[in-house]
Amino acid sequence: LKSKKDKDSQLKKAILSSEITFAMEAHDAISALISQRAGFEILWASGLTISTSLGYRDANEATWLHTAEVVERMADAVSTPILVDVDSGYGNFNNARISVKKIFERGASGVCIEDKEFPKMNSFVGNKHPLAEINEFCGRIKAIKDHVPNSDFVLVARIEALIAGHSESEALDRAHAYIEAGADSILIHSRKSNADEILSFSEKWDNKAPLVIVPTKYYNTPIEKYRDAKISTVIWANHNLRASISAMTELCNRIYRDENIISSEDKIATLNEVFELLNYKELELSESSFLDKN
Ligand code: SPV
Ligand code: MG
Repeated sequence: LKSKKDKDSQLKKAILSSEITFAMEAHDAISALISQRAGFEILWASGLTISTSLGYRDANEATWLHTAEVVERMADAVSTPILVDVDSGYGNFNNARISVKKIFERGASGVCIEDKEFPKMNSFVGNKHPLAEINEFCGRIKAIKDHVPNSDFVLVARIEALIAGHSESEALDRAHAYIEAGADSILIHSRKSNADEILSFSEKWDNKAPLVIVPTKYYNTPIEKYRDAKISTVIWANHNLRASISAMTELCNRIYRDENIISSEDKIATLNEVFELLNYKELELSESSFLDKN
């Protein structure tokens, strides 16, 4: 497994590069391992999917310690660096700096913090998304950077202005202020079904700092458009969770109906695959080195 330091600098390089990188959502160690095995260079520890998998709504019902626990299990399992969704920082500048420092220490290589009030609501739910005041949010960014002085630590500042129905110029003003305050990168979020407002923002932003996007709703846009726009990072934000919901639903319905597991056996991972993912072989080898056989 890679050292924390190597993971941190790998994430920093990927985020700062104008060559496009794809980040895959993970919400536990097994989804992190599967994403890594597929080849992804960044994992997105999603607030939506981590809270959902714990039975909480994406409205700050889970606490930052829940996030820290899950991120630690993920980070211990993989060599792939993790960008952690820390919502709006769990409160004011003080809550933000304390929680982010711990989450970084427990395995995150970077965090993404959004400019909303606490408690936040998922960006695709309802129309109540009050934004933080610009200066106050800059204070959260500065406090985090001051508290986590590590030069490889990545801070992505996420702009919710378009989600909250504000103008593009409001979004651009915020992006400038957040970079000035010390953010390394800007995530511009949208819930439109096409990428027009994202591409327009990106053109006006003109690469002042690397851009991160989350095309959950505008998934039809060809990736070439983002390459041309020099988007740094694309996050597939919730797809492992949604895939597991579909797969488990289908399986449960079939087994319940059939009252047997015969027709399910060839549709699910073998136990050997489970043992391979968790590297049981290593334990066997270690036993031959370390276990007293007398
Ligand atoms: C998440 O995955 O938790 C995100 C992205 O923050 S979104 O659900 O689009 O807000
Ligand atoms: Mg989130």
